[in-house]
Amino acid sequence: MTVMEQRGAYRPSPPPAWQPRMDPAPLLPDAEPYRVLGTEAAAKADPDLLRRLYAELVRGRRYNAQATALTKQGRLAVYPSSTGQEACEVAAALALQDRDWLFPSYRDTLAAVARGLDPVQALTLLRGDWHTGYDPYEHRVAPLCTPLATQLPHAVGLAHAARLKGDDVVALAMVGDGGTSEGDFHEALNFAAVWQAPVVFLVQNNGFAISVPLAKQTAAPSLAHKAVGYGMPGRLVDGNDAAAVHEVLSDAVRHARAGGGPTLIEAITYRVDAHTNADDATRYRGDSEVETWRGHDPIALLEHELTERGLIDEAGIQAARDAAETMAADLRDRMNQDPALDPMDLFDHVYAEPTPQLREQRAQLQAELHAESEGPHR
Ligand SMILES: Cc1ncc(C[n+]2csc(CCOP(=O)(O)OP(=O)(O)O)c2C)c(N)n1
Ligand SMILES: [Mg+2]
Repeated sequence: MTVMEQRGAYRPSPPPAWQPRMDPAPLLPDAEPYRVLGTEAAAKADPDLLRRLYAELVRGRRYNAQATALTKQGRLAVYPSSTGQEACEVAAALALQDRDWLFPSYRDTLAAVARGLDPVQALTLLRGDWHTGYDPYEHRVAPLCTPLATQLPHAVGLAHAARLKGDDVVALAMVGDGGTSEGDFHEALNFAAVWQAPVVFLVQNNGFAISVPLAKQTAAPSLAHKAVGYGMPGRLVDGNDAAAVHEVLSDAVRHARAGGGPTLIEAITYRVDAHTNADDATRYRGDSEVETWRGHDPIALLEHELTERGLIDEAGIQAARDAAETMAADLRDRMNQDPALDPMDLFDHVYAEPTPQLREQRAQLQAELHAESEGPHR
């Protein structure tokens, strides 16, 4: 019988009672980004941690400056600087245990270095050498990821697999504000929440996706609010306050480790430099905006707190700067050495079994290199 024929007999009734699957209120981010430095919460922060964060920030700023200089000297093909974002980079590395995994984007070289990666190896890809340039298993740092947001589902997969195997592993995945518009962001967050995978998503909202400002990227109240749609907590933090980022990330890591599932953290920060050395930021933003952010600088903020509370003196500040100079000099020296490269390496590790096309190209290159070594044709 069709619905039309049933018409007379049909008695509308209310649908089964509906209830939200959970109270969304606890998932909502705070109205203001969380801050520690310059607030009462700072008194509770561990002085040793603050000093460690400071030393790493100073080293990180110097690393950014040195890597940028290397692009101008032709030693690096490209460098996406994290100047101004060092608090997020350093806190991400320090919030993890050795057994955890970091999933960085192309902007997060510093996080990888703060986690222990060799500063030169971390730049291999950006110098144009082949593949990742480091062993991801050594420090549990996944390859620096250039395709936006693709590192997020990888992090979820690894974390979920670890949980199934009973391994105590948390994955921390980093992504930019622009990356949150990618399908991979949605898929990763959805799977993470459904599986309650031990993952922490750190969005560095640095204001821009190359030249596209956040206002053209999203109409959401904040990127942290997106968490609610997936059923995980969203947190907002001042991304230039290293103590606050470290605390929020550490809380989320602990929560994930205890089986509480994923968290989405939006760190409000600012990309002080251009997108990369290949970009001219003056074409899409004014100097006054950059200057405003320089007044809320992650290093100055922490240095001020440490000095005010007598936790560091001039000698301590100088020691951090000296250590950063030593690192920069070593980076410079090693990056100025020509790497010994074999062009044939290009074909290794592409597939487990090379395709016929790759075999053909390999033979062609080999023949060309051989002809070259025989000297110029007469
Ligand atoms: C899938 C994909 N699409 C486009 C690009 C080109 N691209 C490189 S960086 C970038 C902007 C990303 O901005 P955001 O996620 O905010 O990160 P930020 O560079 O600010 O750290 C774009 C569109 C890319 N790398 N991958
Ligand atoms: Mg951005």
